[in-house]
Amino acid sequence: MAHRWKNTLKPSDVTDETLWLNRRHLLAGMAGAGLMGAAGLPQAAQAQGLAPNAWEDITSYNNFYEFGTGKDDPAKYARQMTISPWSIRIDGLVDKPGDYAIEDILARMQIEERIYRFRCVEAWSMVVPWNGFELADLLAMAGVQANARYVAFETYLNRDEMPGTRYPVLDWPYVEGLRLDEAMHPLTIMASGIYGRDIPAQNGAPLRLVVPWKYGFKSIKSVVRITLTDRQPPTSWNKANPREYGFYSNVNPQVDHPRWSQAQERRIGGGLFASRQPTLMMNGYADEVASLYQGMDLKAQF
Ligand SMILES: Nc1nc2c(c(=O)[nH]1)N[C@H]1C(S)=C(S)[C@@H](COP(=O)(O)O)O[C@H]1N2
Ligand SMILES: [Mo]
Repeated sequence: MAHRWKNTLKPSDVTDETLWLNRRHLLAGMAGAGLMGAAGLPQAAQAQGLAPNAWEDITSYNNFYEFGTGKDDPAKYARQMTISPWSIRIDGLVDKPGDYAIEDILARMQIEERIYRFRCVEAWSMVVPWNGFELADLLAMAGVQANARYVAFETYLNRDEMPGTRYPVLDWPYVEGLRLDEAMHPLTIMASGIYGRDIPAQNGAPLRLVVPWKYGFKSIKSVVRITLTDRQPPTSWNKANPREYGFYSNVNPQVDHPRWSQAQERRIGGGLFASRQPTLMMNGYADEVASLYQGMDLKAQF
């Protein structure tokens, strides 16, 4: 099950100390309730000086285009989304296809904290303390068949609740995809919480994908369907602009976006005078995931 991966985050200079201290109390209170993994990731992260972004940053500066393209639109409008009842259809090349109620999924998965760097293709970044479980465990529950090679994801769509879907910015519903080995990697999680609280609507309630070595748009929100397939699935940003957004979209400081450099990033919450920081290969997770792309030309298959 979980804990196949150990946190190895490096120091960051951005923090919100009040929140961090409050959070330590919050997490201490939850430890007995089984919300914390046995690996003790928060303590490990503290020892290494990692500072997550403030709750305020993480929940007020968002991309969730179904609610509009402004960074503050999701925080304003996503509360309109009906997140209960919620079920996820898991289908395609699985032994046990069906509609899985979110409560049943969460009851069967081991929730742990993962403090991950998060890097948007727009060249801003955060550090987010997610609560979630490994996607591999959910896929194992459904039983992946031998001929499956890719995983396709789809976001909830309700045009009455989602004002941004009136505009053809993207072809709705939002869809994403991973190769099966990427989906099964222990770094790949489904997040149901942030800072030990339920994940807010604007961040993709009640369950969203998090793939920390890829640009943020791969981390699809408010997932309602997961399909195992033998073909590379279409993905929203690739469909909208294939020249600018590839299927893989691994964070890579050496492969620039056609319209801007990816060599550096702006850490949200760093303040007005914060300098940009260098972007790390695969967002700092290359030791864990580079082997997945051995022999690939990362400039051609971006
Ligand atoms: N359904 C859906 N998922 C989405 C998006 C979106 O517009 N719709 N935006 C993506 C982009 S571009 C980013 S950077 C992240 C932002 O996640 P956050 O708001 O939790 O930081 O969500 C990704 N997932
Ligand atoms: Mo993004």
